[in-house]
Amino acid sequence: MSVSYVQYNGILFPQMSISEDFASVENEFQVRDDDIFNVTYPKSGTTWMIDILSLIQKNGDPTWTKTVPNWDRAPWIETPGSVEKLNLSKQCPRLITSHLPIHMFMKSFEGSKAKVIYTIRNPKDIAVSLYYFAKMSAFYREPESMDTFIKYFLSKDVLYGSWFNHIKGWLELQGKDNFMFQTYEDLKLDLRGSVVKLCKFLGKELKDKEVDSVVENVSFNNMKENTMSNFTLLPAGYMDHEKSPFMRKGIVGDWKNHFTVAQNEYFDKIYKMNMQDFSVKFPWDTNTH
Ligand code: PPS
Repeated sequence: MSVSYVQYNGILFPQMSISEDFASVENEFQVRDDDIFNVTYPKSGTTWMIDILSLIQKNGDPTWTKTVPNWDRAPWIETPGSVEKLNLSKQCPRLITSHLPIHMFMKSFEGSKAKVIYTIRNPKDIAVSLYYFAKMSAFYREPESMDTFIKYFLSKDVLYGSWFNHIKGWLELQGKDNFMFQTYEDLKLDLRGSVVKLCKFLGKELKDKEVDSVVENVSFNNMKENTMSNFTLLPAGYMDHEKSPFMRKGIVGDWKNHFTVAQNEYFDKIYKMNMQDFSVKFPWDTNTH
């Protein structure tokens, strides 16, 4: 089956997961001051953060995460139908997900007090996760091999644009009161500590037992079993979990099981070229991640 991509503002998107009237998303959607945005480059921990934020909003009560699919709890704003869904939403605050690069984000976000949590992951692990996602989902063209996929991932033709531009653009908001960045690696290293920091950022005071419940319900195994989080409720045409489950491994450093020495050297070369003048350092820059 042929998979179509479309281009907006020089960035390619899967046609199936971008609103046909994208200009109105960008220009007309009204951001509210109490909105909470979960922003990521694909495969960085988006769905993990949806469940963390959902549970924090409900003080650790898992009823919502166990009865409502993640795309209804925190719709991806750029996907077809999300604007209508969010405009009708009585939820307060609204949780809104997005993979958009900052230059394509809604105009009404500027100057608002809406909060953004931007989750970042080692791009080598993103490339591996995305490789399997491209095989199992109808949004991406089937990758030929890991070798060609790594080159594609590091090229300008990659869906949602370059990882380097995405993270650099969003991290320009660092220092603003309504912006927080979180790494996938820190979620893995200290989930409880990360949840406590997120609560503080969101102005939510949870009791110890409520934080424990958030942590328990967002463990990889619990989310893998939860049909509201693992995408098995999507119609079969969208994802084929027989090829690869959406909740695949959920680990740090899986790239080491996939990259050859030459692929790793190539990745490092491009990474260095793009990041040498960038002052923010990540867990994978300083240790064996
Ligand atoms: S998407 O399609 O962009 O929304 O995907 P995204 O949710 O950003 O990324 C999917 C990867 O996140 C992993 N994941 C988790 N890891 C650890 N713990 C929990 N709870 C968790 N939930 C999702 C998921 O397994 C994908 O990573 P890989 O490396 O493929 O396993």
